[in-house]
Amino acid sequence: MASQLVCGSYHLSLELPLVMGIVNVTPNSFSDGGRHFDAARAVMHGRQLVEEGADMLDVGGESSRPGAHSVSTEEELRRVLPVIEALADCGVPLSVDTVKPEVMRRAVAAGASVINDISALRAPEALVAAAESGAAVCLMHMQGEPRTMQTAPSYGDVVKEVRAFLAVRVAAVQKAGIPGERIIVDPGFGFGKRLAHNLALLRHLDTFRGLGACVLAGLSRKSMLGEITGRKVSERGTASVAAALLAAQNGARILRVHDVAATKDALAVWAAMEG
Ligand code: PT1
Repeated sequence: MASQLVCGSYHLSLELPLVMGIVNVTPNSFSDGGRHFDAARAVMHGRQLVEEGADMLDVGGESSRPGAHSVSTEEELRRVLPVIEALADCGVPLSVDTVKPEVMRRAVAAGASVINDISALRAPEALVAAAESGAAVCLMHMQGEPRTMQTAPSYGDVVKEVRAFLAVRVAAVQKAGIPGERIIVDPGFGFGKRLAHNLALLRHLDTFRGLGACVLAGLSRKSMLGEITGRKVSERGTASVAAALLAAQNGARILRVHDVAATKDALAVWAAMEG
């Protein structure tokens, strides 16, 4: 694994785990303020997460929760571009959470320096778009697609299969000209996986460090934590912090979370113990 992550003009040390704060830009059905209101709310939220200590922000305009439907390129651009433009000066690198090459290109032009793709740049043109952009990339494993991925997840050896998939994608990305210090890998917790699969991946997270890229873990508020604790999404904060800490202990160097302040505190305790 590289000792730093290079994204845009930022060189982030990977000695301690980094916290990536989640900024969702999806329409709020409970307000009638419209697009500008939704964008302004997302920008305020992003600035709040930077104040809480986020090392980077992940801006996404298309939900990938189980059962979610995809949105058009035009709609996704309308959602994320104003937010990325407004947050470009926020002091930390911006990631764009998208599977669409056009959104990747436009987001990087607007100020994003990480492309976070839950389909690991498998869309036609995505590899070229990412390589030409100069951004860092996050390659995530997913079985199926969000709308149907939790219908019948199935593996022989989940850890081996996810590792083999990521190794192939890392090789493809390197062949396209993206160096190891710009590559992040992610086993994709909750993406076409049952609880036992997710727990095996968490337990063996350190095996992904051998891929020549840094490891990202996204466990925040996910249904696996609901299955373990019996709690609904709004009550999964404590379980999320515990899961993030375990991921860090097992080798994750980027933690994708909603609750930045709490996660930073937990990591500070761990870092103090490590000395
Ligand atoms: C993730 C991730 C992501 N997760 C990366 N990007 C989401 N790199 C969006 C559930 O089981 O882990 N890594 N972008 C959110 N997706 C989900 C998936 C949300 C599953 C919830 C669940 O509840």
